[in-house]
Amino acid sequence: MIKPFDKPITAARPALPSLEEFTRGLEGIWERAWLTNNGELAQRLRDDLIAFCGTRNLSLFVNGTLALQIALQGMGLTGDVITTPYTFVATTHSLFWNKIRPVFVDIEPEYYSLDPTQVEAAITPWTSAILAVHVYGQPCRLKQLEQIARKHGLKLLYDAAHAFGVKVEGTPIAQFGDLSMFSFHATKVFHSIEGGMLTFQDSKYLRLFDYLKNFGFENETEVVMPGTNAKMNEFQALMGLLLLSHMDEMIEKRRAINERYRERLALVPGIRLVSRPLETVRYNYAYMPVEVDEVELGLTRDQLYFKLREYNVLARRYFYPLVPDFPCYRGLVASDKLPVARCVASRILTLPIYSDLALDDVDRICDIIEHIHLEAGKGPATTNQAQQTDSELALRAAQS
Ligand code: T4K
Repeated sequence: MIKPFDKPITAARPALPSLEEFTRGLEGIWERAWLTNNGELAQRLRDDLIAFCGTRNLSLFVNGTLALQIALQGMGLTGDVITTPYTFVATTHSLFWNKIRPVFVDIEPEYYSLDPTQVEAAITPWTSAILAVHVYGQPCRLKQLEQIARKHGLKLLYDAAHAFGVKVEGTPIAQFGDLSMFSFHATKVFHSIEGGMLTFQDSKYLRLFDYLKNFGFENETEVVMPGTNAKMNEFQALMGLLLLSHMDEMIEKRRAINERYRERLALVPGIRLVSRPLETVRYNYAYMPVEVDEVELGLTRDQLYFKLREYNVLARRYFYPLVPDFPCYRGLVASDKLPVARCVASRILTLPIYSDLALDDVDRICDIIEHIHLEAGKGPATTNQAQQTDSELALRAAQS
């Protein structure tokens, strides 16, 4: 019998700088008595992020959702936007808040991002843009989406909420598409408590986004457009500045955790590991998704999820239910029945991963999963054949 963890092991847990460092930063904020509205620390964080992302076209926000809403508004997008059903609901909400109609198309089964073939098939005269998501930080099919967007004169936006720190062929992911949105929420690889960032190709948006996030103020007496309030404050910027200097270290710890899970879970039948990142990708190990094959594991995904809770392992089902299945989006257009997204959403489980998670704890989580499987009466652990089942999965999904 394996003992439950004494304290909950959550799916995510914020990285934190030392309390001394943070307190020193707070003292500076106290001295300046400048708490928000483009303060010194927000400006410094922006400069550091410009160096990190390799683009000066970069704007900071109070969170990722407002950043995306402002991006869509600032770019003047209307009509339909082709997007993914397999995401956090904020992606879709941002379209809805701009009175844009989301058109859902299916995902590819390997990394769960928009399937470019489906995207192209769904384009109509009303389509103004593609909004794709780098799910779990794995880059979308960048080249294909770029080609489709160019061919049809569409804007290409990425919800890169999960993808901070990712590079493709040495280029920061922030430089792809017309625009990318990053979330700096506490649960992300890099965070500023809450926070968000837009990076974009066209420098004309710099000024526009500044207006939109600050009530449309030009100066004390002039308002040039109806803006909102979405500014990053100094406490957020302080957290961001302190964590940014530890990015490589934090990603390396996550890589080691991911590797340990891979080694251990490869031995558990019914746990399918997501494909490794491509060689050209510097991945950030933002999440630890696995797919559950209920026949091989002897339990459904939900049974495993609840069993793990008994051991104080609080895995999450990101992203289940699918966005189009939420009551507020049920009436919306989808290109088809979204078989792949539906299949993945019914099998997905994201296991705990954060930079301070000890490898011993990862081992224990894997012991628990193995134990749960054995208890379910499916015999001893053997090599996991479910690892190479991408095409099987797609086929099965298409048939369902
Ligand atoms: N687009 C995508 C694709 C996104 O994933 C997100 C956000 C957005 C857009 C919007 O970006 P933001 O506006 O958030 O910047 C969490 C996060 O709140 C959310 O940022 C994130 N995606 C989403 C995937 O996860 P919840 O409601 O599941 O969070 P919660 O409170 O259940 O926490 C998740 C886990 O983290 C729990 O196991 C507890 C742990 N936790 C959480 C917090 C807040 C901690 O240990 N400490 C903490 O301070 O949404």
